[in-house]
Amino acid sequence: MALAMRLLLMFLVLATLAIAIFIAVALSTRLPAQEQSDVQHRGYAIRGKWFAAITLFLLAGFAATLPFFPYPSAAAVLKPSLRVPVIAEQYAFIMPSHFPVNQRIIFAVTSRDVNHGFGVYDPQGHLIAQVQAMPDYVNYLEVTFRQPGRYTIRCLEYCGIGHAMMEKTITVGGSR
Ligand SMILES: [Cu+2]
Repeated sequence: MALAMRLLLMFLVLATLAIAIFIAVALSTRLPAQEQSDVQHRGYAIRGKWFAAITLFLLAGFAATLPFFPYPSAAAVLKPSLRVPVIAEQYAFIMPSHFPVNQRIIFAVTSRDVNHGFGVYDPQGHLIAQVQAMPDYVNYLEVTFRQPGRYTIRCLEYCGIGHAMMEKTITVGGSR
């Protein structure tokens, strides 16, 4: 079944269930009227139990789903970030060629001559981050490499006759 159909079906089931619960609650309140003070104590006791039950349910749900939160692993966040200077020049990147996996890296990017680009491509060839490399100016680019492998740095700013060849391969993770 297509995802859209499954979502629609799930919505219809949940909506029907919610409406049924509303109707059940509405019907259950159709009792003969009672003097408030007679039922007040009982009502407060029921309310207290419901409050405790719902609080426990929500806390349990929160605890059970905590590992699935889309935040990076705590270990990666707690590691100090690595500051890496990058100098671009016609037609090369002067920078280290090996990086750790799952550590915040802050590239401090500048240029020795003209404007260049600093584009980071993952092992599948997708551009994951980029910044300008400018003379007399430092641009900062934060990258956390999530998977080990060979990444490629490419210049993304036409900088002269050798621009198309201006790239550097870096490795992430594994041994040096
Ligand atoms: Cu270039």
